[in-house]
Amino acid sequence: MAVRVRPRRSRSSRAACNRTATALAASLLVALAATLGGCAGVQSTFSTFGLEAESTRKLTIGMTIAAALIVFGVASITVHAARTPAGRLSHAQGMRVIFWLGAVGPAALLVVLLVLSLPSMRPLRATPNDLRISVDGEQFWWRVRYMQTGTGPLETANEIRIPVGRTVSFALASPDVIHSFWIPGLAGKMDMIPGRTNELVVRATRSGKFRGACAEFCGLSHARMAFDVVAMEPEAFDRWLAENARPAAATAEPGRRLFDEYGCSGCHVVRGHVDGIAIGPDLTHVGSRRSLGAGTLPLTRQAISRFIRDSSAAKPGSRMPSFPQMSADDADAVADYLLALR
Ligand code: HEC
Ligand SMILES: [Cu+2]
Repeated sequence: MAVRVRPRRSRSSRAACNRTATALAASLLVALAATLGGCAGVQSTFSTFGLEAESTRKLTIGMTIAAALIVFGVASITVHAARTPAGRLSHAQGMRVIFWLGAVGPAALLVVLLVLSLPSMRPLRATPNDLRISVDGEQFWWRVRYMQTGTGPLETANEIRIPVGRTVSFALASPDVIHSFWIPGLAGKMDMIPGRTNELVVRATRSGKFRGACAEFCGLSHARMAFDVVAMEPEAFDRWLAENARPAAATAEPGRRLFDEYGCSGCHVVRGHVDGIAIGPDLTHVGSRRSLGAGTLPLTRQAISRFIRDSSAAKPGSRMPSFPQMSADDADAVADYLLALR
């Protein structure tokens, strides 16, 4: 009896084994599809638009191929050893394999990889003529200042524009906690540390619209601290910078009056309209930005209106107070005013 039962059981267990392997392969494929799907688009280390990110990407691909070859080699040797009948391999043979493939091989390979990666460790150097942009990470938004000779710095927020082909030097700092400045397609991460200024030098290689984010946990709304990045042809950039320097033009009443009445200028500046205090983001040209609340919401009338009345729902822990006492009509009017600030 036992003899009859045995093969049946082993056949069914082999089938179960096959099923498990198929399920494993399928879930691996799903996981790959899910993760590799993130490798294209506006916020990816694989769709690069900067010198540093490009060399990092090449290095990553090279290292991954090298690592895959090593895994394959080790697995083949293991299978070979397991399949060889007992007694066929001598001790001396084993020791030779360990010497060449366990010591000499890896050492040589590491030296090759090190030499290959040395060029990408050399940072770009800034010269005094480069464009300088100072960026402060704040809880939970970005204060951006374009340094200009002659006039003072030009302040904006939550959007960074850079010219293609020109070297840009970012001065990165923080007034509150440690943030990390990361534009995956452009360059590596750089911490923003209270009490010191870190320099990150970059050069964009193609124009386009991209995205950056805070890469260091900095509080409740850390995950809602992103920003838009626009790489522009140099002439278009210069035009944009000049446009941005002018004070706010359009006014949409009664929003402008309500903006004053509700005390928004206690924390916001609209150059040419209200000499506010720059505790929060500069709103002079907020209507021309690509998103609202540091990449959190679309820039629409409805989103602005809701953000003003209930900012703690959109961004928990944010320093922007909610205005629940504001009527929906008033909030819509303020939103219209802000959208007209282009
Ligand atoms: C106590 C200071 C304070 C007051 C008062 C205040 N804000 Fe803000 N505001 C902030 C801060 C800080 C942020 C940044 C929030 C964030 O994204 O974390 C912000 C963000 C915003 C944004 C998004 C800006 C962007 O770049 O996306 C808008 C729009 C805005 N505030 C409008 C208003 C309006 C309208 C009022 C008046 C009804 C107002 N704020 C009053 C501090 C304030
Ligand atoms: Cu942050």
